[in-house]
Amino acid sequence: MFVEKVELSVDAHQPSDFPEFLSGEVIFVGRSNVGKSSMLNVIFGKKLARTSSIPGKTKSLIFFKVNDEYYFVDFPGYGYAKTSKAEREKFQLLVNAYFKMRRPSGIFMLIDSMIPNQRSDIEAFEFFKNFSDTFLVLTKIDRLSKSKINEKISEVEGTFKEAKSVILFSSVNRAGLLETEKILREILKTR
Ligand SMILES: Nc1nc2c(ncn2[C@@H]2O[C@H](COP(=O)(O)OP(=O)(O)OP(=O)(O)O)[C@@H](O)[C@H]2O)c(=O)[nH]1
Ligand SMILES: [Mg+2]
Repeated sequence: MFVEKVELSVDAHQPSDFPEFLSGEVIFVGRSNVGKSSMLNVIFGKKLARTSSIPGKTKSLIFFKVNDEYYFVDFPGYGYAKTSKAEREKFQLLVNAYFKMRRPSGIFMLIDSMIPNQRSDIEAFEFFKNFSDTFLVLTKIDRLSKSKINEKISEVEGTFKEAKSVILFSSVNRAGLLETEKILREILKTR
């Protein structure tokens, strides 16, 4: 287990809400409904991040303090057609301010294994990869056959060539948790 202690620290709706940087920080990004908050709950070993079957649940940057040393940040999802223009602009401002003010130790970018590559993911990857090592996480693999998973891996590796690695993840059966924890230890340089 990587996470020994975790608490919800700050629900940041504006840059002035961001907490002081600690010794490391990891962010979780991806389209709405891809499973960011669910993945965080698996890493935490408890249901702390709010999840929903309706896209657009997380609307702010939610900072979770882990082991009193790091922040893990749950980002709002992008790419959901029904998000209002005002909300999209607010998200963009928050994200731009975030990268002006801090450098994450690593980025986990989640991609839904059930849907074909999306333009919004390709654009997001081009953006995020500039700021830190970006690890791709294929989510919801519990819903796919082995052969479909392999097809998806090839598709993703062909498209996101600069990704650090591709993790196969399921919040339902916790597949991929150990690999995720190994990467967390590497990027946060602990134990
Ligand atoms: N089968 C399956 N369902 C999943 C998995 N991960 C998430 N889900 C479901 O997908 C839906 C969205 O999950 P969330 O974790 O809320 O997604 P999110 O990326 O945080 O979404 P936003 O906050 O809206 O950006 C929920 O209904 C989850 O139960 C998974 O690994 N397998
Ligand atoms: Mg969420």
